[in-house]
Amino acid sequence: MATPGAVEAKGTGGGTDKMAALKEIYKQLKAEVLEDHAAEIADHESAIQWIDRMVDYNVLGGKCNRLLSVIDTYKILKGVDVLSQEETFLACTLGWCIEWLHAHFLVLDDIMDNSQTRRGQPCWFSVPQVGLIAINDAIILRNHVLRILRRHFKGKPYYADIIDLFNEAEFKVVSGELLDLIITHEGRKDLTRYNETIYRHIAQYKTAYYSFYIPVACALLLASENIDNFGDVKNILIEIGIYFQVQDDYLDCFGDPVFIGKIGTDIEEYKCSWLVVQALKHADVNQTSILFENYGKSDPACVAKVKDLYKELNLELVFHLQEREVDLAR
Ligand code: DMA
Ligand code: MG
Ligand code: MG
Ligand code: MG
Repeated sequence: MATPGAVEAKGTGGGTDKMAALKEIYKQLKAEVLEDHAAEIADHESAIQWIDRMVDYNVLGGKCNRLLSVIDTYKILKGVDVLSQEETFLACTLGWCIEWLHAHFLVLDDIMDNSQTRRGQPCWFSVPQVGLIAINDAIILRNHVLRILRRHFKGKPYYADIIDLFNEAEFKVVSGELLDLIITHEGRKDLTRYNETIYRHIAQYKTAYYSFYIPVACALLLASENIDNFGDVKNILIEIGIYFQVQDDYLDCFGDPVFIGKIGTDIEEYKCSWLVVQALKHADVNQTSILFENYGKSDPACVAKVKDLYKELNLELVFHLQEREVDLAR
């Protein structure tokens, strides 16, 4: 299975022609939201330029997994290799809405995680002159999703369901991000609270639901299906999403920043990462005390000790065995 983030820094997956076509739809959607802004603040050309640059900076440059998933799922549901122009446009538009929502989450996540780079460039909040304006920018990105949906889907029988789906996705992610963040609180730092059950909760809420279920649910709605009839599909996608987060955590520590486009901060930030949960599970008393002493500290010497311990515990092998297990179970 391909590792997540593997092409994050290198741009989108899929064929060049396909991506060029998707990019054309992106340009149209961006032009339309910029028109909406211009209708309100046309006199402020610099603000429109800011939004233009901010959207390109944050929505583009990823793998576009979520977007591609909407299109591929819709094709499978319809049983065709090629969608009509209208179907392609609607599927791509929903796909881009998920990419936009993803950008909204990433801008905020990078601030909260003290991250430095994303997709091979500085995180948006650390770009000179941006700083905490990034918070408002993230809210703007979320608003764009609603405007795109209104412009292209209002009047469709499934419009309300789509809005509901995006609202539900946001609710799930903010709940997951909250768990992810407060478990690291100073004063509550206690590794004994980290275990596989909590890990799965966090991963399911912050990542799996919006990254894996929402794209497929969008395709189901496009195909006029009732998504309530697809509970098993949802459960499987959530499992895949949790596994995706396991990969993300693994790469945070062992991935090459040039390749994954970001520098990991999970050890420094005391995250309930898959690696620390596994380390706690496999460590002896001495190793456990090394973890307790060094985890969650920004001192590079402490980070190095944690990484050395992960290597000593052979977590790379544990990861690859689990990866194989998931592959075989598919
Ligand atoms: C990602 O968790 C969750 C959201 C909602 C973006 P993370 O902080 O591990 O992601 P990343 O490693 O990409 O910063
Ligand atoms: Mg993060
Ligand atoms: Mg995070
Ligand atoms: Mg991560």
